[in-house]
Amino acid sequence: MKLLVTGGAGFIGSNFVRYMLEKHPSYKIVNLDKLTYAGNLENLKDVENNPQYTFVKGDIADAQLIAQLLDEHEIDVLVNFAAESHVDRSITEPGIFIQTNISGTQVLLDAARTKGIQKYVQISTDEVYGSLGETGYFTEETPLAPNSPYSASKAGADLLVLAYHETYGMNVNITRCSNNYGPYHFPEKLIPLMITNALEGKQLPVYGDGLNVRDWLHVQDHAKAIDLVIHKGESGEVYNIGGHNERKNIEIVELILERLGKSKELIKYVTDRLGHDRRYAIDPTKLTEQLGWQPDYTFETGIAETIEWYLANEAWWRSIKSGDYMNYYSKQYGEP
Ligand code: NAD
Ligand code: TDX
Repeated sequence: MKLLVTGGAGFIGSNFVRYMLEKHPSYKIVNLDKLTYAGNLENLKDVENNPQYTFVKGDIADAQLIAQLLDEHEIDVLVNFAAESHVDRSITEPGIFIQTNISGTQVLLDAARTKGIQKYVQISTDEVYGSLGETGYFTEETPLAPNSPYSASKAGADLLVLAYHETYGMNVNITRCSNNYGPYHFPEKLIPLMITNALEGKQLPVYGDGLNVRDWLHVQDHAKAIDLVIHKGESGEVYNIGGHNERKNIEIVELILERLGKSKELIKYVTDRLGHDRRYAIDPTKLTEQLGWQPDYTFETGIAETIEWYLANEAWWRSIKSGDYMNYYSKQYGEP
């Protein structure tokens, strides 16, 4: 099989590329990535010389380039991870989210349709369903009700994918996963931000009352689910991905501090995120029953391994946390 993976230099994409090269050594993988602030070739340093792997720098919204790649590499399946992915950045700068997440997806869909590739897989998110109250779960039938510019852009992309299936009969799947964590996670997101700030002895900024709930899944288990969807997903179907691991943000922050032997005094409650979704929780029954997926990680083993990874890869995160990141950080949190 020949795969075009877009956004493969980011957090989940790079873990997915590594997973697929190991799991399916005969597959060829082309990784197209624009290398925005979130894209980092260091994430795939260990596979860069693998003859089955090719990296191409470029934009998913570049129709000519996409058409050329599909032809040149005789692509069978396109898996689209490329996106602007950070909710806080979408609140301050929504424009690029519309451009990449919606227009970019449409360009990919059009190229996939014109070239008649076998399958298109859109990597989406549980955030398209909006926010839950204290109880209940997101199923694939939950109506879309996105609340942030980020989630609205992802929902828009999902609707385009489904429209291309209905209109042109394209073989598509959409996956909607809960919050991922694991190695190579960019330190603007909760878990890597808290680990690295604690290691630097900086304050840990917790939004609002810290009681918002996220449903955490190890990135490797996400990759495993996408692999199943590529091979076994039914045309036109959406699959939710999640491992029933709901945690309040403050519990995560306290757990990280405890594991690192750092004081809770580093916690700083800060102004809440605008439009902050209260709770996400995924019902993965369709994926477990129809495709036979089960996660390998428990949160306890996954978070312990992740903390170890950040301890062992200080050079990786320290180089990200310098330069442009410092401007972002002081704008977002009002301190250096
Ligand atoms: P990320 O921000 O770490 O990586 C995004 C990648 O896309 C980067 O390498 C970036 O350079 C690339 N990119 C951005 N714009 C591009 C463009 N126009 N053309 C080509 N490449 C471009 O994001 P992530 O956390 O790895 O998320 C990957 C995908 O998974 C996204 O679509 C996101 O919506 C989805 N998702 C993320 C999570 C999560 O918890 N992180 C959960 C569910 C779904
Ligand atoms: O400094 C912080 N303080 C804080 O309290 C940050 C960065 C976050 N938070 C809170 C906000 C959320 O309730 O932690 C929770 C998780 O925040 P993020 O890591 O920004 O993730 P979230 O907004 O839940 O979105 C993530 O999961 C779904 C990904 O970034 C999305 O790409 C994915 O679609």
